[in-house]
Amino acid sequence: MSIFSRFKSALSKAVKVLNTDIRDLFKTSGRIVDEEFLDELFAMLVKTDAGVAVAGEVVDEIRKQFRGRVAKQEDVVGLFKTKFKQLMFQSAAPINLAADKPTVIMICGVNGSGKTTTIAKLAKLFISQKKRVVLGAADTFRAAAAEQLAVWAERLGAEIVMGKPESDPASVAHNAISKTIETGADVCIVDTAGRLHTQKNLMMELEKIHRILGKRVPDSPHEVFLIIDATTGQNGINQANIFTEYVKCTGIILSKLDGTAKGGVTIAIKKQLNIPVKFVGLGESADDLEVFDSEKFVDAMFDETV
Ligand SMILES: Nc1nc2c(ncn2[C@@H]2O[C@H](COP(=O)(O)OP(=O)(O)OP(=O)(O)O)[C@@H](O)[C@H]2O)c(=O)[nH]1
Ligand SMILES: [Mg+2]
Repeated sequence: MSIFSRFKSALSKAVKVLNTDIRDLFKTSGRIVDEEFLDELFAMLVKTDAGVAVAGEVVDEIRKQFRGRVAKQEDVVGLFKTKFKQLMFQSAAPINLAADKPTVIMICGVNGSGKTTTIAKLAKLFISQKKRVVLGAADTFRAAAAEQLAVWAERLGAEIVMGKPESDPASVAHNAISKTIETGADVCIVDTAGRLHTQKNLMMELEKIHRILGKRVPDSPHEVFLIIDATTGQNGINQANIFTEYVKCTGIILSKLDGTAKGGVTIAIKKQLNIPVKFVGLGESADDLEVFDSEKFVDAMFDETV
């Protein structure tokens, strides 16, 4: 399946809602662009989770171009697409690989955001490129977290380094890198326990893991991926802001995009965080990861709306 088709099928809920809303907005074949229309348009955009700032920007543009005139659905949708593409644009941002192996990747995020599943997806991607992967189970906090990762490691053919329950996550991270170096593996991906952005001690622990990785392999971690659950909308963005105060996040992976009825969250992330969305999660299996392509994403979101 092409990226476009994958986005489209994963976004089917969001596309359906947007289609209905746009059709409702244009009950007649064309509508006068007056303040009432613009208010409705604003509300519709906010509903996509694009955020009020983005919705305001798009509405201003429509006002500027169409005010007092009759606007056709295809003109307005065309302008949405152009504007969304502009707002979402990011240069292709593939994974930053180390010049000399190993590449070290740290994963963080709030509880249940999809960290461990995303690690499985990334591991699968690397393994398909013939790279050898070591997973560090530095979530020593939640019972069964390491086992969950071990099941994936076994299934995908990755190595895993685990610690004792409640042992220091930073030492597990350290051991995972050591194992990666000793075995000459290419990539080390470190899982961390879910934490709330309000739990200061746990956020400091994240900082410590980050520091230990950098000590063991200079200039690492090469990527710190923050996993945001797409269904949490604006709340997810607020959490992200606090995470970045403790560790510099180099990329966002937006999980569970298949479960959301709102596709606009990607635009809000770009606008408010300015951290590239590198991948999106489109399902629960290890294959359900796509590189984020903003152009194709917007096309999929507005497909069939004209
Ligand atoms: N539909 C869908 N479900 C997902 C996706 N990513 C993860 N999940 C599901 O979300 C749930 C939580 O995923 P985990 O990977 O365990 O999340 P986590 O962040 O590691 O959770 P904690 O370690 O408890 O903080 C699981 O049921 C996953 O199958 C996705 O892209 N789409
Ligand atoms: Mg987990």
